[in-house]
Parts: sequence; C-alpha cells; structure tokens
Amino acid sequence: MSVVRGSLPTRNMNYARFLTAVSAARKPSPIRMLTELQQRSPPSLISLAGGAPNPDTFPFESAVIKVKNGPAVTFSQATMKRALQYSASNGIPELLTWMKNLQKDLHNPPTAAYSPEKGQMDMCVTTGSQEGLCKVFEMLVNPGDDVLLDSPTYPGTLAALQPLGCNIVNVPSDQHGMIPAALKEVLSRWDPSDSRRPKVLYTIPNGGNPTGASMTAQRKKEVYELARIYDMLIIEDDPYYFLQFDKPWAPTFLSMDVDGRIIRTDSFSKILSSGLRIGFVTGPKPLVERVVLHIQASTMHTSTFTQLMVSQVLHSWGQEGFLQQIDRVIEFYRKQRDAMVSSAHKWLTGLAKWHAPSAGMFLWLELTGIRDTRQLIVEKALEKEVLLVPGDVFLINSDEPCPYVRAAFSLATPEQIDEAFRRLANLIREAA
Ligand code: 09M
Repeated sequence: MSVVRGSLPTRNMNYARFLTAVSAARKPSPIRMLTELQQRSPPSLISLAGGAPNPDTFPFESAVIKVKNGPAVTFSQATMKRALQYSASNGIPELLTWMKNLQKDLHNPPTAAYSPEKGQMDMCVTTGSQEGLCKVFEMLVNPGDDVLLDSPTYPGTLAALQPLGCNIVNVPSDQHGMIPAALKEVLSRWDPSDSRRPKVLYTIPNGGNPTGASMTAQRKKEVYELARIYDMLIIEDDPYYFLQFDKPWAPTFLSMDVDGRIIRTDSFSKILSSGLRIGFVTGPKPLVERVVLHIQASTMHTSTFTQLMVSQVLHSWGQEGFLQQIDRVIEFYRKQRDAMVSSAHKWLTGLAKWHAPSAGMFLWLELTGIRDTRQLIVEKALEKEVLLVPGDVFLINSDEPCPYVRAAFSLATPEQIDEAFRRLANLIREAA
C-alpha cells in the first residue's frame, strides 16, 4: 500500500464485492469472440462465421450533414456501409479514443495509469447517459440494499433505482449540493466494516437537476474521503458539467479518484444533441466491462450512424473546436439564466425564494405560503397558461408535500420567461 494524495492509503478495490448476482453472471458473447479471432487472422481467411447482414442490400447510400461551425460531415458510400452496420458494444474505436483523450485532459484521473485489475480508467459509449446510469444501477444494486443520494434528484435516476427494490436513503443538501457533515451523520448508522453498509452513493455534482446546485471541490474531497472509509462507489452523474458558467470548472470526483471508486456518466445531450443519444460511462475497467456485457445483451451497441456522425464532427473540430462549441452553448445558457433570475427578481420577490445556479438549465423555486405545489400546477397553472414541474416528482417519496417548482431556462425566450413569471406571481398570490 502506498499513500497518494488523500489521507488514507490507496486501497486495492475488490470489484466483485459490488456486483449483483445478475451482473456477475454475464458472459461475453461467443460470436463476438469469433469476430475478434477473425480480425486477427490473415485476409486469406474465408469467414462464414459473421451473422451481420450485407449492407449492399440497404437503401441508404451516402450523406452530407451540414455543420454550423465547421466542415460538413460526409458519409461516403464506404462510410455509409459502416454506419449502417453493427459495431462494437463498447463504442466505435475512434470515438472512444477521442473521448478517452478528452477525459484525461479534462480530469487527469489517477486511475489512467493503473493496471486493468486495479481499476484502470476505461470508457464505453452509451445511448445517452440514462442508459449508462440504468445499467450501472442494475450492475450494483440488490433488493434491500441502501443507496445514498441527495434528494431532490433527477426522476430518471429514481425511475431506474426504485424498481430494484433498494432502500433509497436521503443525504441532506443545500445550494452547494450534498453536505459532507450530513453524509457523515447518515453513515454513522453503520460501522465501516458492517457488511450491510451502503455500497453506492449517487450525486449530480454540477447544475443539479432540479436544484441547480453545484458542489465545491472541498465538498467533493470530503465526500470522497467518506466513500473511502466506507469503501463505497460514487456515481458521478454529470450531464451539466459542460454547462458550468464560471471558469475554472470545479475538479470532478473522477479527478480525485486514487482508488478507482468513481463511475462517471457524461452526456452529449446538452451540448451536441439530445436526440442522437450519445453518453459515456467512465470508470474502473472491471466495472465498465460489466456495463458493456449488459449492452451486448440488450441494445448490442449505440447506433453506429450516430456515433460516426459525432465522431466525425469531433475529429474535424479537434479538442479546441469542441471547447469552442461548449463556450457557445455556455454563453447561450448564461444569458438565459440571467434573464430568468432577473425576471424572478422582478415578479417573484416576496413570493418565492431561489439561488441563482452556476451551471445547468434549472431554477429551483420555493413558493412562499404554499405547502404543496402539485395541486397548484396540475389544476390552476394551466388555467393561467404557465407550466412548471411540481417539486414532488424529484423526491424519493413523491407523496410528501413539496413547496418547490422547477423552472427550465433552456427553451423559452427571455420574453416568454418574463411573462411566465408574471403569470406565476399571480398564481401564487391567488393560492397563498
Ligand atoms: N427532463 C438527465 N434530464 C430532464 C432530463 C428529459 C425528456 C431529460 C441527469 O440524455 P441523457 O440520457 O444523457 O440524460 C439523462 C440525464 C441524466 N442525468 C441529472 C439529467 O438531468 C436528463 C428528457 C423530457 C424531459 C427531461 O426534464 O430533466
């Protein structure tokens, strides 16, 4: 054991300890193994082994997709054949390599230099980060397990977790996300050697959905140290990482990961396209491999077409061009945020409370004098022609009353946002 960066010596992780029986039982596809054998053989080999269809029979021939800030994406006939064909379950190699380089440049994860069994950083492509999250939870969570997260949280996470029959334990949070002292308090229910202690902690570290909260580097360090003491994995769900309005961006959990206990989900949904469905899981190789085996048995892989399209744009931009795209997106959302916050001041002062978010696309409003916003939104808001998400959908127990609503500043124009808050103010005045 050697002492690196943190206060505890680095641990040899026992990844098998974290796997559900279902995940541990996954085996590589025998046909895929033959394909790999074939790739290592001389071209004189005649293979009748592959079960892929013949792309010459497909109707699509070639494509040119114009790009706003750079050369067009062009699929020649040969590229189109590849785009229309099955591909590797972990993602197409050129996209994976590009992303691994980006991940190393942005986060400099200590695990990049580790051996595979010790938790070397690995990545796979997923069909949006939602697929990655869902498969990560299914890999790790057994019925009856305690899973830690800071609620209110993203309903997609609750939807993936709750059917697994786990017990979701809330860790208190504020406008800077999960509170380390509160986590310590929650964890004090267990002994660090208790076999029933929680194995998994989930959080959205930047521009939290729905709260807009972003964690400071100090908080992340403290949470990471607690995860080390209790030997937990941290799922860092960070789709709003690239939507941080202020630079330098806060260091990520991945950047602190001396043990190989961080599973990070990234998403291109907020920066390149949500409909293309491109996300990434980054984590220790023994765990990423399990996610890939699950992909192999379910979707087989994310659309090759979509991956090639994205990969071509990234390669033509280079990292610099990619970061310029991010800057354009940030500028848009920063203006939107400013517009929403200024309309909130104008119309909602005294009627609601909020913290201006430093990342993401949401403002979390606590409505004054309203115990539960569900009825208000479901019954009265539509009458006034304004729609927000009632806060209870983000709670572990959605039956609890919740005085909050989530307002997204992504799609409405500043004028629409202003009018929406004028209408909301009337609604609150009438209801409170
Ligand atoms: N609302 C998300 N969030 C959302 C939402 C959405 C249709 C999606 C956090 O595209 P992916 O798979 O990379 O994103 C999944 C995801 C993961 N983690 C914290 C997220 O906020 C996406 C889609 C309609 C409404 C939606 O409201 O918040």
